[in-house]
Amino acid sequence: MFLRIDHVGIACHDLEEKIAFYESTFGLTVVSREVNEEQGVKEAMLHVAEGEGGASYVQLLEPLSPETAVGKFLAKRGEGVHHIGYGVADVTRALQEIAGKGVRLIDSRPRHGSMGAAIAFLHPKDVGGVLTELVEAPRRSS
Ligand code: CMX
Ligand code: CO
Repeated sequence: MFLRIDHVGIACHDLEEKIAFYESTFGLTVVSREVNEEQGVKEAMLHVAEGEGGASYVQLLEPLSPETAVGKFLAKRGEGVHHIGYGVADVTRALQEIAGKGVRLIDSRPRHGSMGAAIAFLHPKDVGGVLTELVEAPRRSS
């Protein structure tokens, strides 16, 4: 079902500071910066590698307010790994298949994610404590 690890989402207090750290320490490059009001985040995607199934990234996340998903996570657990995003070919189909196995969905239909992707989250309580995101990258226009 999964094509690759699309990204690892990392919660932080100060996006610009963490971008500078990842650039200077690991030599990663920012390929996209967005504010996603629906998800309550200001975020950046840093390119890690190209694989057969597509690219993989680190997604740095700063909450837009303390009441958001990432804001609550930071208050409870502090900075660190927040979620894993897996690449899928068809997020709607993957959601149906996963729901059929009894895993609770946070999103029953796809939402807008970084760089034009369609995304949906699965509940961490049904995935062994791991917040899990499905990511369908947009089709490349030719
Ligand atoms: N990973 C693992 N467990 C998590 C978690 C995370 N990132 N965030 C919350 N939880 C756990 C909490 O620890 C808590 O467990 P306990 O009851 O054992 O303490 C439980 O889930 C409920 O947490 P909460 O603080 O009460 O928060 P909510 O239930 O309000 O929200 C969740 C939790 C997962 C439903 C919410 O964070 C969510 O909807 N997330 C999906 C959207 C999102 O994270 N968007 C930001 C990223 C956007 C992007 O990637 O593009
Ligand atoms: Co993500």
